[in-house]
Amino acid sequence: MKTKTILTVAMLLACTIGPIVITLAYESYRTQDLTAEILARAPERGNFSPRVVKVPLGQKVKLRIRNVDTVMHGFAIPALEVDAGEIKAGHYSILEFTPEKPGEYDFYCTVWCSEFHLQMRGLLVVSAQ
Ligand SMILES: [Cu+2]
Repeated sequence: MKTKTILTVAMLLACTIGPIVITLAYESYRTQDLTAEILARAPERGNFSPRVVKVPLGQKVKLRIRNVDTVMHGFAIPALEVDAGEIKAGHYSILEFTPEKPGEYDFYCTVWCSEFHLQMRGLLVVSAQ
């Protein structure tokens, strides 16, 4: 009887905590080589987050733009010729590039997403770190 109780508790813990631990470990594995992740929402729902992203000069940058909104968004850094195109709601896009000049570069949404669309922007800061 006591062994069954211990086994039941162990199985219950494995079934509840196990998936959480596996999900966190997988997410950590998936994001290990990302320079940054930028969440995209229309300005009235939070805008890009973070709005300022610092990246190293002369090194490969890997950005994941994640649309966590209910409408389509876009992402571009025109001065660096980086463009993710359209990103559907709930989807993400991975961008890889190597910034060769230090400076501050505007990034913004390229899809008309709300009446505040023009405010959906941020800054990529490239500097020797
Ligand atoms: Cu937009």
